[in-house]
Amino acid sequence: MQKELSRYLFIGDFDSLLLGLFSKRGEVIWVSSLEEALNQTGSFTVIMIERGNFSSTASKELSTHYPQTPIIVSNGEKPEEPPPYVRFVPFHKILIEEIAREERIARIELRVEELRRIHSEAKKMLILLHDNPDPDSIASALALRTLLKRNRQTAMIGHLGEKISRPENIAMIDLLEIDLEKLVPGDIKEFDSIALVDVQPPYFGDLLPEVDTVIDHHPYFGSYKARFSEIKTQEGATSTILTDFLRAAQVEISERLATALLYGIKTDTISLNRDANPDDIEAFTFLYPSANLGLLRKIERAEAPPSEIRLFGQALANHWVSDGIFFGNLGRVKREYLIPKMADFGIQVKGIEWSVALGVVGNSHLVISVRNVGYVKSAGRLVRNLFRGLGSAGGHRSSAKAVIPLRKIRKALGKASQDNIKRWVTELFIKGVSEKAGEES
Ligand SMILES: [Mn+2]
Repeated sequence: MQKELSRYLFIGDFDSLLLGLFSKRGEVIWVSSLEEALNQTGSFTVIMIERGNFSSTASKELSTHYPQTPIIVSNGEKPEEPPPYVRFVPFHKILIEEIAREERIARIELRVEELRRIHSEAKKMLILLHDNPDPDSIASALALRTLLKRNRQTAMIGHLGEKISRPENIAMIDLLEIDLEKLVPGDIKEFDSIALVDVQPPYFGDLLPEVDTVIDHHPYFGSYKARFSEIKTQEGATSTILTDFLRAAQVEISERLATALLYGIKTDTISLNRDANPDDIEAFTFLYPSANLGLLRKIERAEAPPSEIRLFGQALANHWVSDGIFFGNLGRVKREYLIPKMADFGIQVKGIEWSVALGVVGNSHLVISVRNVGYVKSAGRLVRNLFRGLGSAGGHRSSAKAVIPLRKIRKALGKASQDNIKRWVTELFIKGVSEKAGEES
Protein backbone atom coordinates (compact mmCIF):
# COMPACT_ATOMS: atom_id res chain seq x y z
CA MET A 1 0.00 0.00 0.00
CA GLN A 2 1.26 3.45 -0.90
CA LYS A 3 1.75 5.49 2.23
CA GLU A 4 0.14 8.88 1.93
CA LEU A 5 2.10 11.94 2.87
CA SER A 6 1.16 13.08 6.37
CA ARG A 7 -0.20 16.61 6.68
CA TYR A 8 -0.37 18.28 10.06
CA LEU A 9 -2.40 21.33 10.92
CA PHE A 10 -1.12 23.24 13.94
CA ILE A 11 -3.25 25.99 15.43
CA GLY A 12 -1.77 28.44 17.90
CA ASP A 13 1.52 29.15 19.57
CA PHE A 14 3.72 26.09 19.21
CA ASP A 15 7.41 25.75 19.86
CA SER A 16 9.44 25.76 16.68
CA LEU A 17 11.30 22.63 17.83
CA LEU A 18 8.04 20.72 17.88
CA LEU A 19 7.08 21.97 14.45
CA GLY A 20 10.53 21.00 13.23
CA LEU A 21 10.08 17.47 14.53
CA PHE A 22 6.78 17.12 12.74
CA SER A 23 8.09 18.54 9.50
CA LYS A 24 10.42 15.52 9.38
CA ARG A 25 7.35 13.29 9.20
CA GLY A 26 5.28 15.24 6.72
CA GLU A 27 3.94 18.61 5.73
CA VAL A 28 3.27 21.07 8.54
CA ILE A 29 0.72 23.87 8.15
CA TRP A 30 0.95 26.32 10.99
CA VAL A 31 -1.79 28.91 11.50
CA SER A 32 -2.52 31.27 14.34
CA SER A 33 -6.30 31.30 14.42
CA LEU A 34 -9.36 29.17 13.99
CA GLU A 35 -10.52 31.21 10.98
CA GLU A 36 -7.26 30.52 9.19
CA ALA A 37 -7.56 26.85 10.06
CA LEU A 38 -11.02 26.67 8.52
CA ASN A 39 -9.72 28.32 5.36
CA GLN A 40 -7.28 25.52 4.56
CA THR A 41 -7.78 23.19 1.65
CA GLY A 42 -7.12 19.48 1.49
CA SER A 43 -7.24 17.01 4.32
CA PHE A 44 -5.02 16.54 7.37
CA THR A 45 -3.58 13.58 9.23
CA VAL A 46 -4.12 15.23 12.56
CA ILE A 47 -5.03 18.67 13.89
CA MET A 48 -3.15 20.00 16.90
CA ILE A 49 -4.59 22.90 18.84
CA GLU A 50 -2.60 24.81 21.39
CA ARG A 51 -4.50 25.04 24.67
CA GLY A 52 -4.95 28.83 24.42
CA ASN A 53 -6.76 28.46 21.11
CA PHE A 54 -9.00 25.69 22.29
CA SER A 55 -12.69 26.04 23.05
CA SER A 56 -15.63 23.70 22.66
CA THR A 57 -16.96 25.85 19.84
CA ALA A 58 -13.62 25.76 18.07
CA SER A 59 -13.37 21.99 18.29
CA LYS A 60 -16.94 21.64 17.07
CA GLU A 61 -16.33 23.85 14.05
CA LEU A 62 -13.12 22.01 13.27
CA SER A 63 -14.70 18.58 13.52
CA THR A 64 -17.57 19.66 11.26
CA HIS A 65 -15.11 21.09 8.76
CA TYR A 66 -12.66 18.14 8.96
CA PRO A 67 -14.89 15.21 10.01
CA GLN A 68 -12.25 12.56 9.32
CA THR A 69 -9.40 14.18 11.20
CA PRO A 70 -8.47 13.45 14.80
CA ILE A 71 -8.06 16.52 16.99
CA ILE A 72 -5.47 16.76 19.71
CA VAL A 73 -5.24 19.62 22.19
CA SER A 74 -1.78 20.18 23.56
CA ASN A 75 -0.45 21.57 26.76
CA GLY A 76 -3.54 21.73 28.84
CA GLU A 77 -5.65 20.38 31.61
CA LYS A 78 -8.70 18.51 30.50
CA PRO A 79 -11.77 20.78 30.86
CA GLU A 80 -14.59 19.66 33.16
CA GLU A 81 -16.74 18.57 30.27
CA PRO A 82 -14.44 17.76 27.39
CA PRO A 83 -16.12 17.59 23.99
CA PRO A 84 -16.17 14.05 22.57
CA TYR A 85 -13.45 12.86 20.20
CA VAL A 86 -10.90 15.45 21.18
CA ARG A 87 -7.84 14.20 23.02
CA PHE A 88 -5.92 16.22 25.58
CA VAL A 89 -2.22 15.60 25.78
CA PRO A 90 0.08 17.42 28.21
CA PHE A 91 2.74 19.41 26.39
CA HIS A 92 5.69 17.54 27.84
CA LYS A 93 4.27 14.38 26.33
CA ILE A 94 4.27 15.82 22.85
CA LEU A 95 7.26 13.96 21.62
CA ILE A 96 7.31 12.09 18.41
CA GLU A 97 6.53 8.64 19.81
CA GLU A 98 3.86 9.74 22.18
CA ILE A 99 2.12 11.70 19.53
CA ALA A 100 2.24 8.78 17.14
CA ARG A 101 0.47 6.71 19.75
CA GLU A 102 -2.08 9.41 20.54
CA GLU A 103 -2.65 9.90 16.85
CA ARG A 104 -3.35 6.20 16.47
CA ILE A 105 -5.79 6.18 19.38
CA ALA A 106 -7.51 9.34 18.17
CA ARG A 107 -7.90 7.73 14.77
CA ILE A 108 -9.38 4.58 16.26
CA GLU A 109 -11.73 6.72 18.32
CA LEU A 110 -13.10 8.23 15.13
CA ARG A 111 -13.55 4.76 13.67
CA VAL A 112 -15.44 3.64 16.76
CA GLU A 113 -17.74 6.63 16.44
CA GLU A 114 -18.45 5.68 12.82
CA LEU A 115 -19.11 2.09 13.84
CA ARG A 116 -21.51 3.14 16.57
CA ARG A 117 -23.39 5.41 14.18
CA ILE A 118 -23.94 2.59 11.70
CA HIS A 119 -25.63 0.37 14.26
CA SER A 120 -27.39 3.08 16.26
CA GLU A 121 -30.75 2.68 14.55
CA ALA A 122 -30.99 -1.11 14.70
CA LYS A 123 -33.53 -2.50 17.13
CA LYS A 124 -32.05 -5.94 16.94
CA MET A 125 -28.63 -6.64 15.54
CA LEU A 126 -26.77 -9.85 14.81
CA ILE A 127 -23.11 -10.43 15.49
CA LEU A 128 -22.33 -13.36 13.26
CA LEU A 129 -19.32 -15.68 13.68
CA HIS A 130 -17.86 -18.36 11.43
CA ASP A 131 -19.24 -21.89 11.62
CA ASN A 132 -16.68 -23.09 14.17
CA PRO A 133 -16.76 -20.32 16.75
CA ASP A 134 -13.35 -20.17 18.39
CA PRO A 135 -12.26 -18.10 21.41
CA ASP A 136 -11.04 -15.20 19.27
CA SER A 137 -14.35 -14.85 17.45
CA ILE A 138 -16.45 -15.29 20.59
CA ALA A 139 -14.42 -12.75 22.57
CA SER A 140 -14.55 -10.29 19.67
CA ALA A 141 -18.33 -10.59 19.52
CA LEU A 142 -18.63 -9.90 23.26
CA ALA A 143 -16.32 -6.91 22.89
CA LEU A 144 -18.28 -5.51 19.97
CA ARG A 145 -21.51 -5.82 21.90
CA THR A 146 -19.97 -3.94 24.82
CA LEU A 147 -18.54 -1.29 22.52
CA LEU A 148 -21.98 -0.71 21.00
CA LYS A 149 -23.51 -0.57 24.49
CA ARG A 150 -25.84 -3.43 23.71
CA ASN A 151 -26.93 -6.55 25.57
CA ARG A 152 -28.13 -10.06 24.71
CA GLN A 153 -31.61 -8.77 23.91
CA THR A 154 -30.48 -6.11 21.46
CA ALA A 155 -27.45 -7.85 19.95
CA MET A 156 -27.52 -11.59 19.42
CA ILE A 157 -24.26 -13.47 18.97
CA GLY A 158 -24.83 -16.32 16.53
CA HIS A 159 -23.31 -18.82 14.15
CA LEU A 160 -24.57 -21.10 11.39
CA GLY A 161 -22.39 -24.11 12.18
CA GLU A 162 -22.80 -27.37 14.03
CA LYS A 163 -22.75 -27.82 17.77
CA ILE A 164 -19.52 -26.54 19.33
CA SER A 165 -17.20 -29.48 19.96
CA ARG A 166 -13.80 -28.36 21.16
CA PRO A 167 -13.71 -28.85 24.96
CA GLU A 168 -11.89 -25.54 25.55
CA ASN A 169 -14.52 -23.65 23.57
CA ILE A 170 -17.34 -25.33 25.45
CA ALA A 171 -15.63 -24.52 28.74
CA MET A 172 -15.13 -20.90 27.71
CA ILE A 173 -18.81 -20.54 26.82
CA ASP A 174 -19.93 -22.22 30.05
CA LEU A 175 -17.55 -20.56 32.47
CA LEU A 176 -17.91 -17.08 31.03
CA GLU A 177 -21.67 -17.56 30.59
CA ILE A 178 -21.66 -16.60 26.95
CA ASP A 179 -24.93 -16.76 25.06
CA LEU A 180 -24.20 -18.13 21.65
CA GLU A 181 -27.11 -18.98 19.36
CA LYS A 182 -27.10 -21.63 16.70
CA LEU A 183 -28.95 -20.12 13.75
CA VAL A 184 -30.10 -21.22 10.31
CA PRO A 185 -29.73 -18.99 7.21
CA GLY A 186 -33.45 -18.17 7.26
CA ASP A 187 -33.03 -16.41 10.63
CA ILE A 188 -30.78 -13.73 9.15
CA LYS A 189 -33.59 -11.60 7.77
CA GLU A 190 -34.95 -11.01 11.27
CA PHE A 191 -32.14 -8.62 12.11
CA ASP A 192 -31.93 -4.89 11.41
CA SER A 193 -28.16 -4.85 11.18
CA ILE A 194 -25.42 -7.44 10.84
CA ALA A 195 -21.81 -7.35 11.98
CA LEU A 196 -19.29 -10.06 11.13
CA VAL A 197 -16.31 -10.59 13.39
CA ASP A 198 -13.28 -12.79 12.63
CA VAL A 199 -14.84 -13.72 9.27
CA GLN A 200 -15.85 -12.06 6.00
CA PRO A 201 -19.05 -12.37 3.93
CA PRO A 202 -17.72 -14.61 1.09
CA TYR A 203 -17.19 -17.33 3.73
CA PHE A 204 -20.99 -17.73 3.73
CA GLY A 205 -21.26 -18.10 -0.04
CA ASP A 206 -23.99 -15.91 -1.51
CA LEU A 207 -25.87 -15.56 1.75
CA LEU A 208 -24.61 -12.09 2.70
CA PRO A 209 -23.85 -9.90 -0.32
CA GLU A 210 -24.17 -6.83 1.88
CA VAL A 211 -23.51 -6.41 5.60
CA ASP A 212 -23.16 -3.45 7.93
CA THR A 213 -19.85 -4.27 9.56
CA VAL A 214 -16.86 -6.55 9.04
CA ILE A 215 -14.04 -6.68 11.59
CA ASP A 216 -11.40 -9.29 10.85
CA HIS A 217 -7.70 -10.10 10.76
CA HIS A 218 -7.82 -12.61 7.91
CA PRO A 219 -6.74 -11.38 4.48
CA TYR A 220 -9.42 -9.58 2.49
CA PHE A 221 -10.97 -11.92 0.00
CA GLY A 222 -13.76 -11.97 -2.50
CA SER A 223 -15.86 -8.90 -3.05
CA TYR A 224 -18.67 -7.73 -0.85
CA LYS A 225 -20.28 -4.59 0.46
CA ALA A 226 -19.84 -3.46 4.04
CA ARG A 227 -20.70 -0.04 5.44
CA PHE A 228 -17.87 -0.34 7.93
CA SER A 229 -14.92 -2.62 7.50
CA GLU A 230 -11.77 -2.99 9.54
CA ILE A 231 -9.51 -5.66 8.07
CA LYS A 232 -6.14 -5.70 9.81
CA THR A 233 -4.10 -8.64 8.65
CA GLN A 234 -1.06 -7.56 10.65
CA GLU A 235 -2.88 -8.40 13.90
CA GLY A 236 -2.66 -11.92 15.28
CA ALA A 237 -6.24 -11.85 16.53
CA THR A 238 -9.50 -10.01 15.97
CA SER A 239 -9.57 -9.65 19.76
CA THR A 240 -6.59 -7.29 19.45
CA ILE A 241 -8.52 -5.00 17.09
CA LEU A 242 -11.50 -4.94 19.46
CA THR A 243 -9.29 -4.37 22.52
CA ASP A 244 -7.90 -1.30 20.74
CA PHE A 245 -11.43 -0.12 19.98
CA LEU A 246 -12.48 -0.48 23.61
CA ARG A 247 -9.36 1.29 24.83
CA ALA A 248 -9.69 4.18 22.41
CA ALA A 249 -13.35 4.67 23.33
CA GLN A 250 -12.40 4.40 27.01
CA VAL A 251 -14.94 1.71 27.67
CA GLU A 252 -14.58 -0.10 30.95
CA ILE A 253 -13.61 -3.73 30.35
CA SER A 254 -15.19 -6.19 32.78
CA GLU A 255 -13.30 -9.15 34.21
CA ARG A 256 -15.37 -11.50 32.07
CA LEU A 257 -14.65 -9.57 28.88
CA ALA A 258 -10.95 -9.17 29.68
CA THR A 259 -10.67 -12.92 30.29
CA ALA A 260 -12.40 -13.71 27.02
CA LEU A 261 -10.23 -11.31 24.98
CA LEU A 262 -7.04 -12.47 26.64
CA TYR A 263 -7.94 -16.06 25.81
CA GLY A 264 -8.85 -15.04 22.25
CA ILE A 265 -5.45 -13.46 21.67
CA LYS A 266 -3.69 -16.32 23.39
CA THR A 267 -5.26 -19.07 21.28
CA ASP A 268 -5.03 -17.29 17.93
CA THR A 269 -1.37 -16.47 18.42
CA ILE A 270 -0.51 -19.77 20.16
CA SER A 271 0.47 -17.92 23.33
CA LEU A 272 1.95 -14.97 21.43
CA ASN A 273 4.39 -17.18 19.55
CA ARG A 274 2.82 -17.33 16.17
CA ASP A 275 1.58 -14.44 14.01
CA ALA A 276 1.73 -12.08 17.00
CA ASN A 277 2.87 -8.50 16.50
CA PRO A 278 3.54 -5.66 18.98
CA ASP A 279 -0.16 -4.67 18.97
CA ASP A 280 -1.13 -8.17 20.13
CA ILE A 281 1.46 -8.08 22.87
CA GLU A 282 0.37 -4.62 23.94
CA ALA A 283 -3.31 -5.66 24.03
CA PHE A 284 -2.39 -8.80 25.94
CA THR A 285 -0.42 -6.86 28.56
CA PHE A 286 -3.21 -4.33 28.86
CA LEU A 287 -5.87 -7.00 29.47
CA TYR A 288 -3.79 -9.21 31.73
CA PRO A 289 -4.36 -7.36 35.05
CA SER A 290 -8.14 -7.30 34.53
CA ALA A 291 -8.55 -10.95 33.55
CA ASN A 292 -9.51 -13.81 35.84
CA LEU A 293 -6.50 -16.10 35.52
CA GLY A 294 -8.03 -18.85 37.64
CA LEU A 295 -10.92 -19.08 35.23
CA LEU A 296 -8.56 -19.00 32.29
CA ARG A 297 -6.67 -22.00 33.66
CA LYS A 298 -9.96 -23.86 34.08
CA ILE A 299 -10.88 -23.16 30.47
CA GLU A 300 -7.50 -24.26 29.18
CA ARG A 301 -7.53 -27.57 30.95
CA ALA A 302 -11.00 -28.56 29.77
CA GLU A 303 -11.04 -32.33 29.51
CA ALA A 304 -11.48 -34.54 26.53
CA PRO A 305 -13.21 -37.94 26.96
CA PRO A 306 -10.88 -41.00 27.23
CA SER A 307 -12.09 -42.48 23.91
CA GLU A 308 -10.88 -39.39 22.08
CA ILE A 309 -7.53 -39.39 23.85
CA ARG A 310 -7.07 -43.01 22.69
CA LEU A 311 -7.97 -42.10 19.12
CA PHE A 312 -5.53 -39.20 19.22
CA GLY A 313 -2.78 -41.45 20.61
CA GLN A 314 -3.25 -44.02 17.87
CA ALA A 315 -3.21 -41.40 15.14
CA LEU A 316 -0.08 -39.87 16.62
CA ALA A 317 1.64 -43.26 16.67
CA ASN A 318 0.73 -43.75 13.00
CA HIS A 319 1.97 -40.37 11.80
CA TRP A 320 4.26 -40.18 8.79
CA VAL A 321 6.85 -37.67 7.65
CA SER A 322 7.62 -36.90 4.01
CA ASP A 323 9.92 -34.14 2.78
CA GLY A 324 10.00 -32.52 6.22
CA ILE A 325 6.20 -32.44 6.42
CA PHE A 326 4.51 -34.08 9.40
CA PHE A 327 1.24 -35.86 8.57
CA GLY A 328 -1.31 -37.17 11.06
CA ASN A 329 -4.57 -38.84 10.08
CA LEU A 330 -7.37 -39.01 12.64
CA GLY A 331 -9.61 -41.09 10.37
CA ARG A 332 -13.29 -40.65 11.19
CA VAL A 333 -13.91 -38.31 14.08
CA LYS A 334 -17.10 -37.19 15.74
CA ARG A 335 -15.67 -33.91 16.83
CA GLU A 336 -13.44 -31.74 14.74
CA TYR A 337 -11.18 -30.26 17.39
CA LEU A 338 -8.83 -33.25 17.42
CA ILE A 339 -7.63 -32.32 13.93
CA PRO A 340 -6.18 -28.86 14.73
CA LYS A 341 -4.82 -30.34 17.98
CA MET A 342 -2.90 -32.92 15.95
CA ALA A 343 -1.56 -30.21 13.62
CA ASP A 344 -0.43 -28.16 16.65
CA PHE A 345 1.34 -31.21 17.97
CA GLY A 346 3.06 -32.04 14.68
CA ILE A 347 4.66 -28.64 14.25
CA GLN A 348 6.47 -29.07 17.57
CA VAL A 349 8.39 -32.07 16.26
CA LYS A 350 12.07 -31.36 15.74
CA GLY A 351 13.10 -30.62 12.16
CA ILE A 352 9.53 -30.23 10.96
CA GLU A 353 8.57 -27.09 9.02
CA TRP A 354 5.04 -28.06 8.04
CA SER A 355 2.40 -30.05 9.87
CA VAL A 356 -0.75 -31.39 8.21
CA ALA A 357 -3.53 -33.16 10.09
CA LEU A 358 -6.62 -34.64 8.52
CA GLY A 359 -9.83 -36.36 9.47
CA VAL A 360 -13.32 -37.04 8.20
CA VAL A 361 -15.97 -35.23 10.19
CA GLY A 362 -19.66 -36.16 10.26
CA ASN A 363 -19.14 -38.76 7.53
CA SER A 364 -19.41 -35.97 4.99
CA HIS A 365 -16.36 -33.70 5.00
CA LEU A 366 -12.62 -34.04 4.99
CA VAL A 367 -11.10 -31.45 7.30
CA ILE A 368 -7.42 -30.56 6.96
CA SER A 369 -5.51 -28.44 9.48
CA VAL A 370 -2.17 -26.99 8.50
CA ARG A 371 0.57 -25.36 10.58
CA ASN A 372 4.01 -24.15 9.65
CA VAL A 373 6.97 -22.59 11.41
CA GLY A 374 6.16 -19.10 10.18
CA TYR A 375 9.19 -18.27 8.07
CA VAL A 376 8.11 -20.38 5.10
CA LYS A 377 5.38 -19.60 2.58
CA SER A 378 1.90 -18.65 3.78
CA ALA A 379 -0.20 -21.60 4.92
CA GLY A 380 -3.44 -19.76 4.15
CA ARG A 381 -2.38 -19.07 0.60
CA LEU A 382 -1.12 -22.60 0.08
CA VAL A 383 -4.40 -24.25 1.05
CA ARG A 384 -6.37 -21.77 -1.01
CA ASN A 385 -4.30 -22.71 -4.04
CA LEU A 386 -4.40 -26.43 -3.35
CA PHE A 387 -8.13 -26.75 -2.77
CA ARG A 388 -9.56 -24.05 -4.99
CA GLY A 389 -12.83 -25.28 -6.47
CA LEU A 390 -12.97 -28.30 -4.16
CA GLY A 391 -14.08 -26.81 -0.87
CA SER A 392 -13.48 -23.91 1.47
CA ALA A 393 -9.90 -23.19 2.43
CA GLY A 394 -8.05 -20.33 4.01
CA GLY A 395 -6.19 -19.06 7.04
CA HIS A 396 -3.16 -17.12 8.15
CA ARG A 397 0.53 -17.10 7.47
CA SER A 398 1.26 -20.03 9.75
CA SER A 399 -2.05 -21.74 10.30
CA ALA A 400 -4.78 -22.71 7.88
CA LYS A 401 -7.68 -25.02 7.33
CA ALA A 402 -9.51 -26.65 4.46
CA VAL A 403 -12.91 -28.32 4.44
CA ILE A 404 -13.74 -30.52 1.46
CA PRO A 405 -16.99 -32.42 0.90
CA LEU A 406 -16.38 -36.15 0.49
CA ARG A 407 -18.47 -36.21 -2.67
CA LYS A 408 -15.90 -33.92 -4.33
CA ILE A 409 -13.15 -36.27 -3.25
CA ARG A 410 -15.06 -39.24 -4.64
CA LYS A 411 -15.36 -37.37 -7.90
CA ALA A 412 -11.61 -36.72 -7.98
CA LEU A 413 -10.31 -40.04 -6.62
CA GLY A 414 -13.06 -42.48 -7.47
CA LYS A 415 -13.30 -43.73 -3.93
CA ALA A 416 -12.92 -41.76 -0.71
CA SER A 417 -11.13 -44.54 1.19
CA GLN A 418 -8.70 -43.66 3.99
CA ASP A 419 -5.78 -44.90 1.90
CA ASN A 420 -6.78 -42.86 -1.12
CA ILE A 421 -7.26 -39.74 0.97
CA LYS A 422 -3.92 -40.18 2.74
CA ARG A 423 -2.03 -40.62 -0.51
CA TRP A 424 -3.79 -37.74 -2.19
CA VAL A 425 -3.21 -35.28 0.68
CA THR A 426 0.44 -36.33 1.07
CA GLU A 427 1.21 -35.83 -2.62
CA LEU A 428 -0.64 -32.53 -2.79
CA PHE A 429 1.26 -31.02 0.12
CA ILE A 430 4.68 -32.33 -0.91
CA LYS A 431 4.18 -30.69 -4.28
CA GLY A 432 2.54 -27.53 -2.91
CA VAL A 433 5.17 -26.89 -0.23
CA SER A 434 8.12 -27.35 -2.58
CA GLU A 435 6.71 -25.29 -5.45
CA LYS A 436 8.41 -21.96 -5.88
CA ALA A 437 5.98 -20.28 -8.31
CA GLY A 438 6.06 -16.63 -7.28
CA GLU A 439 5.06 -17.16 -3.68
CA GLU A 440 4.93 -13.98 -1.67
CA SER A 441 2.70 -13.44 1.29
MN1 LIG B 1 -9.11 -15.04 14.72
